[in-house]
Amino acid sequence: MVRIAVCPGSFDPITYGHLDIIKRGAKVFDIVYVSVLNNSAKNPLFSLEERMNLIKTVTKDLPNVRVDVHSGLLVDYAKTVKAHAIIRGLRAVSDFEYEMQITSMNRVLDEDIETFFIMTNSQYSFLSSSIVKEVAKYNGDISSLVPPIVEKELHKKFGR
Ligand code: COD
Repeated sequence: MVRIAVCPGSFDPITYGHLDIIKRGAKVFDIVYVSVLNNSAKNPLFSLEERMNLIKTVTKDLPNVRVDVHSGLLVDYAKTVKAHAIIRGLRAVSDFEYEMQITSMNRVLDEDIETFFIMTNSQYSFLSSSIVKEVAKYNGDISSLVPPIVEKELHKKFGR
């Protein structure tokens, strides 16, 4: 059996924290689909297409990682790629309530899909796309937080 997982997120933009989860997931599953989806609670800086292209660039050396976008429900996307699992990252206790809510909702929508949590590497436990955007906006140093191509695109977005 081929073990297929979806690693979903807003990825606005992808950070080293996301990349760490993707790489570790790719060691456990045969194929990992990184899927860029809309989180209706967030107002994205990058378009779905821009986010997908950045992820494609920074994961190009991971042979079992595929990158995609989807504008509907996560469980519907998972069915189309025949995934049995969802990979999510956990940074802190504060992530738990939200993750429990979406995991339970996804299970109501599709009882066959299982969610797996990968705990963050402690060096990225504070890291989020929002924090990166905030620092980039005021021209702070984000080189240790995101890959160079993402750093460049963020500076462009903020007019530099
Ligand atoms: N270390 C480890 N993990 C991290 C880090 C870090 N520093 N930063 C982020 N992560 C993890 C997050 O915990 C998450 O698991 C993943 O990386 C992606 O994070 P984000 O913030 O980019 O993505 P989210 O949380 O906004 O993604 C939410 C979805 C887009 C997946 C969700 O809204 C969704 O499924 N939308 C589609 C519609 C749907 O199906 N909704 C029903 C579910 S209720």
